Amino acid sequence: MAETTNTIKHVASPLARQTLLDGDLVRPVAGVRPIRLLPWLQVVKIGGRAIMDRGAEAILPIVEELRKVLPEHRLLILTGAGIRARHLYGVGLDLGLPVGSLAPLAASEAGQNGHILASLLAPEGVSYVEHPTIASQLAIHLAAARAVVGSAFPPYHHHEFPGSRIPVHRADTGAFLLADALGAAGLTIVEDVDGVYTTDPNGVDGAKAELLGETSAADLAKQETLPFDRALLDVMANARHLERVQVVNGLVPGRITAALRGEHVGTIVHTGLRPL
Ligand code: GWN
Ligand code: ATP
Repeated sequence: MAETTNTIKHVASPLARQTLLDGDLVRPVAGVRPIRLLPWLQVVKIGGRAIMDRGAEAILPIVEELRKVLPEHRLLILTGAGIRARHLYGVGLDLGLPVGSLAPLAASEAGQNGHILASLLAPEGVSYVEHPTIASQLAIHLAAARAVVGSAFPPYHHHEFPGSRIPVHRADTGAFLLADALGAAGLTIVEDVDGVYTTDPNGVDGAKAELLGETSAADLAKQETLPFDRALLDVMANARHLERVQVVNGLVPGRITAALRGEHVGTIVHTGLRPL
């Protein structure tokens, strides 16, 4: 009896007797590439400000386009936060709220936009799924429907990094983290511009802006302005599955469809993924 107890106590694990802080010791166990959980999944991030804030004029053609691609792809559609989050940041910062309080408040707008999009796609069997459902029941939902909609904002809440007063991990970062963690086939970021330019095409130097057909997260790190969260560059540098993302203009009919088919219709941004 005593011997059995002893055997149970000695749980075999290659990491049992060592610190997790020494990279050299951990690497033989943790250095392998993770499996792809949903290798057939296409993730599409819809801009909050760039698309959803424009209302019916921008949203309805995209709903129609997404509806038409459903027979071809299984989609996780993730929405960003727009004008209401910006108003929230303004009021919250004025009141001195910490970044960890602002993050979930802004995130809730991303969720609202998701609910709006899901309502319009409901006739196709598409529903809004909550963060906990994305975390643990996405496969069953995507077995029942061709697509689901969720919030692109990552649920950092009070865990948001304190470096900036505005949350650094917003919708673009959240969409990439999820797509990469799931081992998805691709991530398409839907904006209101044709892709990533050398400078903001709507900014003061807009006339000088040149569209980049193909670039990398490392090269974009040198650029002052971006059409997505800067934190996305750091996350892309450490990608485990996604070798690239494509940034496309959702206001031009057909671009999302083409991107999902693997065509080059926007800016392809290469991540830092290297073979292990
Ligand atoms: O509320 O629209 O999920 O999917 O970051 O947390 O602030 O929550 O704090 O499952 O857990 O507002 O209530 O809200 O957008 O995030 O959700 O309707 O705990 O389905 O309850 O991780 O949706 O919401 O805002 O995404 O991004 O109840 Mo909402 Mo968001 Mo719903 Mo979700 Mo947060 Mo939950 Mo959550 Mo909170
Ligand atoms: P969210 O979902 O977080 O609301 P979004 O996807 O709606 O974000 P914006 O934050 O509005 O996107 O970013 C898109 C805008 O970024 C473009 O309309 C453009 O004016 C601006 N922008 C800034 N720098 C660049 C750049 N280098 N290339 C392209 N667009 C840029």
